[in-house]
Amino acid sequence: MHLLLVFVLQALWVSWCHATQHYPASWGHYDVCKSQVYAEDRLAWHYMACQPEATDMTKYLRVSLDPPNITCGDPPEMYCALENPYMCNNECDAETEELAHPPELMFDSEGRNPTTFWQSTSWKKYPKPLQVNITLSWNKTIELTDDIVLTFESGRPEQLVLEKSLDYGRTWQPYQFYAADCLDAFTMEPKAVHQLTQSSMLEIICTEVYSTGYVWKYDKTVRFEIKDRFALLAGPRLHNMASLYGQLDTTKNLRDFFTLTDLRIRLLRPATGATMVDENNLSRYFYAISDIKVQGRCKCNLHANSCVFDKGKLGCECEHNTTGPDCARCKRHFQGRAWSMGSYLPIPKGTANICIPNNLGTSVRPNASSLGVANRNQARVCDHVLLRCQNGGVCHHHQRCQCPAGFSGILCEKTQCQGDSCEELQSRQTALRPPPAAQTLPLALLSLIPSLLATRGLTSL
Ligand SMILES: [Ca+2]
Repeated sequence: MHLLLVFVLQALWVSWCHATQHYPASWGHYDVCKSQVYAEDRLAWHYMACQPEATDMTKYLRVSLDPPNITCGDPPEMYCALENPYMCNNECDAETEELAHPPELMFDSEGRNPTTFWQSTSWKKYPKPLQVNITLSWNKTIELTDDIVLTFESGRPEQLVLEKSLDYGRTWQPYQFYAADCLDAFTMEPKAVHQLTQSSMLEIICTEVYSTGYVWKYDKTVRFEIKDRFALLAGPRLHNMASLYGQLDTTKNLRDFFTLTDLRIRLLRPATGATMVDENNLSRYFYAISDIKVQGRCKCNLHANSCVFDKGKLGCECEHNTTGPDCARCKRHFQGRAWSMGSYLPIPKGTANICIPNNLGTSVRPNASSLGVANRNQARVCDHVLLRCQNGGVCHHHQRCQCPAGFSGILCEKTQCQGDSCEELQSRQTALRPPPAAQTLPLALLSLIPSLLATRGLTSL
């Protein structure tokens, strides 16, 4: 029986204090969705932007190959070494465990000797191209947080395209082209990632850096460089994540660039190690991949700090009254205003942009309190169990939140600004989020944090 497997994308050891001690303040911590604060001697919820911790996403994918029968060993085949056509003692046999090279060996944990790898059939139909599509599907939107790394065990391909899908494999876009000769293979000028600038960081390039011939023994990896692109905004060693997060917040293209539901590795031409293919010994040419690394996190729109793998499917554990696999909509009865993703800003705690109850429109009429008495069935605006009043607001007769100084709004979700800071706040609000009325900016809350009691709504194994 397939047991419920829950993985907690929240690193418990990174407590708030620990994090502030060891990371630059600008890194930002989005590891809790809410915490309790004391305001005027009362406990209240303070909501924050939150996201799951980055993790090894290869544990949660489904892999498929096209053509499906491209894995070696059926029938058994002998292979020669690419660098030595007379060294032909590698046998692939799908029926024998020690000699089989199924796709799952691309994702097992390496570190053993010898390595384990998936291997294709050889290029026995040359000159017909030997092409394989390897598709990795998560059935969930995820965000990349580190480089994608492919490790090849028999020379890196001379031509390959990495593609991604944002719609579960219906449409595909290239991420990067790789070739020993970019002009020849894709009629693209070769470019390396370090040639990119802030303004060109989302450019799709063809690189020759990972396709060199005979040095394969020493360099087996092919990379899609996420961190180098992050560094264009966050600086070398990613010391200014605030800058990156700020850009992610305001630029949809940038967010989407690192977001995907599927990856496709299109192997177009294997390593040949020479200019000419040796037609008398085609057993030298094949693909073999020992490892694929994909680090990322579930995309939860900054409304969840954990993600669950249940019955083979990933899903965010949504907070802030949101729901759906990506927390991309408000829960039923919490559609009092339009859904909005959380915001990384202000650094480091961000803004939760919680969904609020439907009935607030009627509850805030001037005579609402008397209606509350007259009509006992009227829905509640707030209570002491759910503590819906934000920013230290206190619930009165289930009908209104009494807000502390500096806050207003039905749930005390609005920051009242004064003097110079008011203008600054308003201009930021306008610049960052088009419908400013629907946003919250609990800047002043940072002053309440000394009495912060972090609570972590986590599900454990
Ligand atoms: Ca392996």
